[in-house]
Amino acid sequence: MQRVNVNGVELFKSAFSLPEQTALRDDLRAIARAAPMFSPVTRWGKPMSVRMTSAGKYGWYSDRRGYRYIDRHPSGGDWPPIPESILKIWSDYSEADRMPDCCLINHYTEGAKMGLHQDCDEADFSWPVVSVSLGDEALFRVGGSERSDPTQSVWLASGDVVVIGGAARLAFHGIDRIKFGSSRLLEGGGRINITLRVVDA
Ligand code: MD3
Ligand code: FE
Repeated sequence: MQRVNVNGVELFKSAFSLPEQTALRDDLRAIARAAPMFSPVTRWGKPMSVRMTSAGKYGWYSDRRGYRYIDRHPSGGDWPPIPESILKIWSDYSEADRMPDCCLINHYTEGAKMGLHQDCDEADFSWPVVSVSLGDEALFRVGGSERSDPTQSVWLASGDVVVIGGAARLAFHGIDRIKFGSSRLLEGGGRINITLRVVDA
């Protein structure tokens, strides 16, 4: 495993073997069966190109009223629990002494991207965020705490872990594009990213 620092964000390349990635993929598939993926609508009324669902106490949601965490799937059902396999990743990488409230699952198909943004819908930015990438490679961009700060770009591959803490927690970041079809982990191609977050104070 190779460790790289990108503007204060810690990237662990190839943290997971192919069998481990396959098992995680299957755990995420089970979550998406219980809590189907949907396309959140931005506050400007435009559906995002990334499809999402969540597990845990809260799921991330957006519509014309804004970005927020909600305690039920938009269809009304409970969010499924975060699987043990994923809680173990948090324990192994976060160095935090509490468990996450949300496992957000982002699904990128051909052409999907995520514009430069800050993650600031959580109550306490002193908790880190831990992310795992699966499937197709993605061009990840990370800057500083001001939108105008210079950015660095790096490709995220299947099995990579990103840990965001300290000053980098409020860094602007986004996904410029994916290399569609670069991995065979997901049937039909595409990319899945999970982010583990503490939401409550
Ligand atoms: C850097 N997801 O869901 S994960 C998001 O690949 C999100 O789907 C991206 O940004 C994705 O909000 C990037 C890595 C990540 C997550 C949170 C961060 C990087 C971050 C917070 C601050 C700085
Ligand atoms: Fe983000």
